[in-house]
Amino acid sequence: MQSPSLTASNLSVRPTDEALWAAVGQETARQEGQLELIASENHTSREVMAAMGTVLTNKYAEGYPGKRYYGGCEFVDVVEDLARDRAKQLFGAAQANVQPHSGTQANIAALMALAKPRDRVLAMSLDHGGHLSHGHPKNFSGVFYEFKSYGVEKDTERLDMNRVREAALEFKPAVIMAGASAYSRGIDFAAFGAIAKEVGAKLLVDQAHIAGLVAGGKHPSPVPHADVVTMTTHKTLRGPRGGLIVCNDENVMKAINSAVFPGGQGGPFMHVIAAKAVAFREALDKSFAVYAAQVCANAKVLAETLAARGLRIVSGGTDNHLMLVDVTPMKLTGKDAENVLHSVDLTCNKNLIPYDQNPPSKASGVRLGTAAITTRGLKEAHMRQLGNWIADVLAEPTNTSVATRVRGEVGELCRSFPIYR
Ligand code: DSN
Repeated sequence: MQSPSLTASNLSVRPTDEALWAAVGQETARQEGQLELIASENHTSREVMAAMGTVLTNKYAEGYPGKRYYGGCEFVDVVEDLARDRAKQLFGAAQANVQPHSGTQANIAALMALAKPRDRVLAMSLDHGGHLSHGHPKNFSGVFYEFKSYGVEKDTERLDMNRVREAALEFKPAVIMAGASAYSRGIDFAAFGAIAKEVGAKLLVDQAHIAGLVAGGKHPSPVPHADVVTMTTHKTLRGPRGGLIVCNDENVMKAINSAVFPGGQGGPFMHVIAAKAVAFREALDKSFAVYAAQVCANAKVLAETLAARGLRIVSGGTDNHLMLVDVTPMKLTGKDAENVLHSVDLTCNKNLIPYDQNPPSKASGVRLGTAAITTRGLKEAHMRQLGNWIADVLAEPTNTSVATRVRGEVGELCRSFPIYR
């Protein structure tokens, strides 16, 4: 047998595919030279990336550890067991499935396990911060289930759990989904759990955005309240691109396992599962709680700085890693703001704000997140700088000397805080 240290990731490779590696080089330079404010992105460790570049990518392993449909799975079984055990420990759950290729595929499996096609599902409206896989008519969820949505209140721009309860009592869903992709406030999973019990529904929590904050102790865990918890592993959790499902009930996990394979997927990506195992180990380290706390502290200061400069923060602030910034006080659309910020090497995405008057292709806001910039080492003082840069360019979007100055200062900060030292 080869030395265990001899893996594809540490064999030296002489690249032959010039066009491909040129693009990878350019993307590396882009990430190093820009501040990544997309709330769903992060920068993984080198070890996470190394795990994805191993010979595990060569292996078919349909099934689960100890029960595979292919021979030669004895070592990938070890990898998947490590990933599952660490996921359970990290989220305090009795059961885990680490095979979903993405958050949406985790949600497909969870809905298949909890409901029958055409059953009713109550979930947060996409326009108010939900997610495509929570009932968009063109997504599998909206195609195969009957969805109704709840949203935030017009005055507070927050969820009101009494209104969610009223919607659940009226709609009588088989499943209630909680979780969001553009909601900056804490989510009361205990209240969701109580409502689900009262109306006889299952509770499915999609904690994709906040998984790292839950792991790091900065957001209460949904695990004690939900029948099933899905998530992605690449956002605040800072692992490889992929999905994860945890729950406490063995029978529910049996249904999930068969909904993942053969229900919605074939062979698991063993190289990605290895990288998930690495990320879970990193998140179990006490340094990850420090990271999660800094992510939230940075978001708060960034939101306060932007508000002080005349931008409107939806709901008045943030409790997590992200904020929605209403850019209409600057007489801009979200699309304009995204483009202006991109021109000074600040990467973000336009986003609908609740009760938006603009269509999604324009939107009235941008969504900003601090997970990636915190990974590269930025702290509160940098957030004040960043907030002022954002306000400077949005206040004068056509002023080229402002843009040149800000782009130069952003570049300097990026060089002082390299991602991969
Ligand atoms: N696309 C992700 C996000 O940006 O929030 C959700 O899947």
